Amino acid sequence: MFIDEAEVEFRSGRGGSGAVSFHREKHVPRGGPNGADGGRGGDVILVADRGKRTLYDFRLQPKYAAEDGEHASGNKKGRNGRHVIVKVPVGTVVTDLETGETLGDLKAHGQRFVVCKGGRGGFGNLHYVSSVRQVPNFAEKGAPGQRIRAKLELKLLADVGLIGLPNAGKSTLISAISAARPKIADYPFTTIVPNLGVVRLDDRTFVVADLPGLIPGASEGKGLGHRFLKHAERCKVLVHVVDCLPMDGSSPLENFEAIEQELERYDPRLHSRPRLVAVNKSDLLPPEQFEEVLRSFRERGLRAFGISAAAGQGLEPLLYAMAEHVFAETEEAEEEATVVLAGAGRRPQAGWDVAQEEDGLFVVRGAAVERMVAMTDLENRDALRHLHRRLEKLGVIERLRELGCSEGDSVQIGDWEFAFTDEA
Ligand SMILES: Nc1nc2c(ncn2[C@@H]2O[C@H](COP(=O)(O)OP(=O)(O)OP(=O)(O)O)[C@@H](O)[C@H]2O)c(=O)[nH]1
Ligand SMILES: [Mg+2]
Repeated sequence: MFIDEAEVEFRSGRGGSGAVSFHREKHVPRGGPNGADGGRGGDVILVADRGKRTLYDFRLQPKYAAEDGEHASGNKKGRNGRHVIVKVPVGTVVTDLETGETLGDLKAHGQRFVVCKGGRGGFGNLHYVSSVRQVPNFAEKGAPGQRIRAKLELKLLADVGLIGLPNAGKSTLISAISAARPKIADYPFTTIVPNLGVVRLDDRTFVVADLPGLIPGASEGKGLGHRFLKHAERCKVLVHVVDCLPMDGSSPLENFEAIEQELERYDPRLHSRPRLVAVNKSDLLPPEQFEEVLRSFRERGLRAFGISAAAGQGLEPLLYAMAEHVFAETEEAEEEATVVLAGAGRRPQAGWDVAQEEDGLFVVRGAAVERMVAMTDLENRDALRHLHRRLEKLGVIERLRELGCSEGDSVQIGDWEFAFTDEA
């Protein structure tokens, strides 16, 4: 089944905790600290794979979680959590469901994208040795993993998109110019999912997408709606296929304009893409009458080609016109080539702020500060003292004081609530 949208949840692994440990040797009463670091959590990595054609699998399995890092044990470092590799079709766009931000766009086979980075392993006590603290008896907990709820959207990567009313002959055309063999029939909406075909012209190739038929009112959901038009968004040129002798006796030119209006309603940017018109089924009309239909398009300034997809006639000039657009060096094409990977390895925001809630509770908010707390062993006095010092350095303690927080007042950072105290 061809599925081009799915909602998924990705979770990277949490880092393992660092260890508190000391050298133990015979005859040495108390060795130095040697606690190792925890392993880092596994990442969730998306990889574009040309063997994948649809997002159907994500309907069956919408959750992916990477392994947590192992805790360190004594002076032995914790093992890193295994990454999770998730194969997606080429052309998959990843959007953060909460923020609407585009995180990644996987456009080429083999391209990788770290959608959730695993948490760093916590430092062992060895890390905390300093001139003033020679016997650190605390270690750091691992950093939490990330959780992202994402929308996956497949936007096919085709150079040319075939659009038009049902029955115009789009599927017949793609099967005449490529090896694609979609279903062809004399009733509307034969094609319900896009078909891709590779066209070979001289020594070059390009990809054509045969899209389901559009009808007036598609933007209000008539027919198959216009949802699948997203597969035309990445096309460099659209070929509007028109039936020169519609069975209902309607005018080819009026039909053309109605569908163009639908396109504009869907997305003006898509509508402004270069356009070619393929006036199809030339075999059905006497040559003079067909020429007249063709002329009616050309008089509008349109680049119209007369073809018979079924008889394989007039295809060559149309193919060369397609190639002209496909291989044209445009600024847009260059822009398209650069890949958006905003989400890779996102770090927690460094900013923070403090506010007093109505019930008197002081709340410190900020991803980096909350992470710091989450990585602290709150049961350990020395670890707490270390945290206090870091909060002091950041200016958090001073800000609390400014806001009137005094000895014994309740403060909350992340999941941690504590009584304020002025000294570490
Ligand atoms: N006489 C003639 N018939 C054609 C030609 N091209 C297509 N047809 C016929 O027109 C009908 C519709 O063709 P399709 O290729 O299925 O049309 P489509 O545009 O893909 O239609 P949908 O998938 O429903 O949107 C079929 O019966 C085809 O055999 C042509 O050049 N000449
Ligand atoms: Mg079709």
